[in-house]
Amino acid sequence: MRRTLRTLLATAALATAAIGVTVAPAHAGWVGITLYEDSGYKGYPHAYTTDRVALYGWWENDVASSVKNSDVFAWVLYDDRDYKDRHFCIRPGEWVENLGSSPWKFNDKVSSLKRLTTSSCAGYVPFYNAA
Ligand SMILES: [Ca+2]
Ligand SMILES: [Ca+2]
Repeated sequence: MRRTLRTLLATAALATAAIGVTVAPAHAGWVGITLYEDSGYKGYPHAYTTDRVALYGWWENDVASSVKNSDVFAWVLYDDRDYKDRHFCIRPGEWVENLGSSPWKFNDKVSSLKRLTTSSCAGYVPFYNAA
C-alpha cells in the first residue's frame, strides 16, 4: 500500500518536473529562496517565493540539505510544520552549503518556511552571526 502510494507520488513528481512547474527559475533578478535536496546546492532545487506553512511529501518535506537566499528579505526555516520547533534564519544573499553541519545539525529537517518582511533576522536565531 505504502509502496504503491510512493510509486504513484514519484510518477506525479516526475510529471511535474518534466513540465518545469517547480524548477527554480534561473533568470537574473529572481527573488526567493531555494532549498536543495543535497548539500553543496545539488540535487533537486525547490524554489519558494511565499510562506509555506507545511511542506508535503517525500520529495519536499524533510529533504533540504543546502539553501540559498536570493530574496531581499530574510527567511526562517522550521523543523516542524506550522512554524514550530527548532528554526534558523537566513538573510538575503546568505548561502548554507550543508545544513547538517555541526552548528545547526539541520539536515533533512525543514518542514515549514516563513518569509520575513525585514532583511535582518529580527530576533530569530540566525545561521550566521551578523557581519
Ligand atoms: Ca537531503
Ligand atoms: Ca521536519
